[in-house]
Amino acid sequence: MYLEASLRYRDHSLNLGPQATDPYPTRLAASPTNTMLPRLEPPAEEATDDGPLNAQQVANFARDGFLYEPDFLNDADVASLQRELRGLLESSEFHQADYAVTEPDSDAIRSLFAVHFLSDVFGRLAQSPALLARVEQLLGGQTYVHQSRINYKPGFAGKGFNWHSDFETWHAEDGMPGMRAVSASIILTENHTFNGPLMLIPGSHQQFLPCVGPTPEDNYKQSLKSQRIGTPPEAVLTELVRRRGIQAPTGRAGGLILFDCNTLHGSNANMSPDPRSNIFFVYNRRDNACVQPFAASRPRPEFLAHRADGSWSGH
Ligand code: 6CS
Ligand code: FE
Repeated sequence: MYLEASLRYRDHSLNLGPQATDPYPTRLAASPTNTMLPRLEPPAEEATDDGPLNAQQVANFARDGFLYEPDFLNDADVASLQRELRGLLESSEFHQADYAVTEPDSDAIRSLFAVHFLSDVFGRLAQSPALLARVEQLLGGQTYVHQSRINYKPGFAGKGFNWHSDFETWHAEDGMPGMRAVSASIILTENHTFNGPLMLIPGSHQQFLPCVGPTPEDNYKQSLKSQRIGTPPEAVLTELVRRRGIQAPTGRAGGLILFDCNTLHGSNANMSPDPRSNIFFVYNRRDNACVQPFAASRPRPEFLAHRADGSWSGH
């Protein structure tokens, strides 16, 4: 239903009625009357009960918008991933590429995208049965990798990420129709209180927060360094934090945080000598493949929004 409406909405040649308006309007010219809009795809609505997550875990994900498994990978697997992490970071091959994003005030690598293409080890991890079984259980259907990245957040130099919903950006700038995507963040270096762990607002995935400010041309060249457009109003953030607070899962390398595409999250700068490096795979349901951007003049590069057919011409 929704995809058909969104396709009709994008094809302005059709005589579209009012029913084809975008249910997730954002990048508005002025503050909206309704600061919280209903979510059309209830979280884990189509979750199945034949996957690795038990009923309580699925219920917790639906309630909170995220789920933390502290011991998802064993020490041997972690050591292998950490070797690959160092290899990628030390390889000068990528440093001038558009998919390698530096910190706003230094040449330190902030994020490396498309890592499931750059590394066979991370490519196999993205397709691991353990990860796929979890996300496809939660989403209730087959998926493809919409985006992958390593956020390195080096000691002292790693800056933070402002509060945001990933779906708000992926809808506005990549054309993701509905909230049918889940991010899997695997902790590659210990996440502790002082090195900028991922922070999430429980329950914030339940409504869509329209953001004010039109999307600038090539916004990603700025937003991936420090996001300003597509961040919710502080009054709304305050209300959601007042309801259910903030949580920041911390723990050893090998932990897994699954979070819904619309769960508000962010992180502080790294104030410690210890890197906070996490790898993220974004799994989008195949029947939710991106169409045209809903609030941008043209789609972003493929390293930010891969095609459902698993190809990538960028490397
Ligand atoms: O724009 C994006 O796709 C990226 N930006 C953020 C802050 N999180 C999701 C994603 O990596
Ligand atoms: Fe994000």
